[in-house]
Amino acid sequence: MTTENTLSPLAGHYQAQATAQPESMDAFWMPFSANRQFKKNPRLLASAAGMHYRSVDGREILDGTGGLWCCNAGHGRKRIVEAVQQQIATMDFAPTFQMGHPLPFVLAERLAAIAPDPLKHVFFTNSGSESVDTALKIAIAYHRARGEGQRTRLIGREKGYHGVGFGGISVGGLSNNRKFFGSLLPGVDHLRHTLDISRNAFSRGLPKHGLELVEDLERLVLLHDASTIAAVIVEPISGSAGVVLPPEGYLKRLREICDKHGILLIFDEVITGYGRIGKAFAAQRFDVVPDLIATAKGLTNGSIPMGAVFVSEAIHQAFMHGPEGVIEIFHGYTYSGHPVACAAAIATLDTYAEENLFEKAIELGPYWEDAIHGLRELPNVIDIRNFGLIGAVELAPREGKPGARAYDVFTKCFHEKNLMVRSTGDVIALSPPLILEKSHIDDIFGRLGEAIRETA
Ligand code: PXG
Repeated sequence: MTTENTLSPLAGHYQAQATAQPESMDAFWMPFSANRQFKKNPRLLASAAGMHYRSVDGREILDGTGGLWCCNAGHGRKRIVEAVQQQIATMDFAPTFQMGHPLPFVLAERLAAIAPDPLKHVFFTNSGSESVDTALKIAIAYHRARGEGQRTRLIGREKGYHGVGFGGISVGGLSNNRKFFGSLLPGVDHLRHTLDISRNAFSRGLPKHGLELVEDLERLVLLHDASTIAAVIVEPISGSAGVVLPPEGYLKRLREICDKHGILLIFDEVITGYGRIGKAFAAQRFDVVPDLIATAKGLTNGSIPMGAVFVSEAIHQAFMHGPEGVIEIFHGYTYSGHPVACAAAIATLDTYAEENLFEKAIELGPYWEDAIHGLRELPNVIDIRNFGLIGAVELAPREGKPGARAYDVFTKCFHEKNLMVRSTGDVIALSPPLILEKSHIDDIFGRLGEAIRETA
């Protein structure tokens, strides 16, 4: 079923609203944005198809970011559109608390089939932030369920981004996301981050230096004692902090130390999940299996909000005790397993499989790497980092104005080069849809190179 031939005048009215400059921009308090600056010179997108957005002023904009690390299969994919249309018309909502409907069961089996063993159980959420907080809560409750209720401490990492819930900002390591919001969760500590430009600048792929930083976990164990630590959470590759890669061997060693001390390992794969680095999950690409994986974004190709937490057999089993009539975990969201989101996710997985998109980052990785490192000699470029179909170009900050240079490159790309990139601090980050071709890679770095050259 498509709505194209059934569109009523009312639908036309809604569509017109969605593609025109709004009359007033006052009421919407935009997230993570400089609201007053944006509203003076807005960047508004009206439609999207394949590798491109179209702006409200009618320009075709090449998407170097997959929306916001979301649209791994590109935009406007027919299967997903039709699955959503069909499902919303068939059943818009049904609860999953002591009730159910078929789709979350179907989707969870599909997800279990692509997840690494033994992560074969799935808890649904609506966002990356909720997936992170869910994983942290499951970790603490797991230890309690098996009689180690004193294991409550959570270990994150500097520069980590784990969304914006109180759990996520507590284990997160970006000071702007933490400092305005009070005392956060107690009992949290952090590993040092692994960004070391002085030793690793312009590494191709994983950096060679910095493996020793993983031993921070042994130090925290000495300080707090393993018996108090529930879990360690890291992004296999940090995105929001400006793309920070794990030194070679880091994640394997992290797994070993966690095992030695009975600490759970959580991978936050909200950006690395669903093919970004050449396998379904970073866990598979790096051959390191955590106990829990938090995901969102690419799960539905960004189309409908949804997250999923993958849980190991052992953790799941620890909850499946006691009388059968007892609720095993007092946690969940009204929209956990929402029918429309499930339909979108199932169609997304079909699209990924049909087009072998999880392999694209391996296939195109070397071309991507050569292309991004071609920017090395441009003015103010102090580092370039890449892995899979992720890239980052770090610029020297302007004196006294951190972030200003990359922001100027970002706005120049959008307004003058018809290219969407992402700036964070003085880093330009890239995460294109996995459907891209070599010609798009040439375009992305051709246009970005011009913008960097033209930005003093
Ligand atoms: N974990 C990770 C690793 C993320 O990257 C979240 C959790 C939170 O997801 P939600 O769906 O609650 O936003 C994210 C989100 C950027 C950028 O510029 C990245 C995210 C969000 C906004 C900007 O890289 N990732």
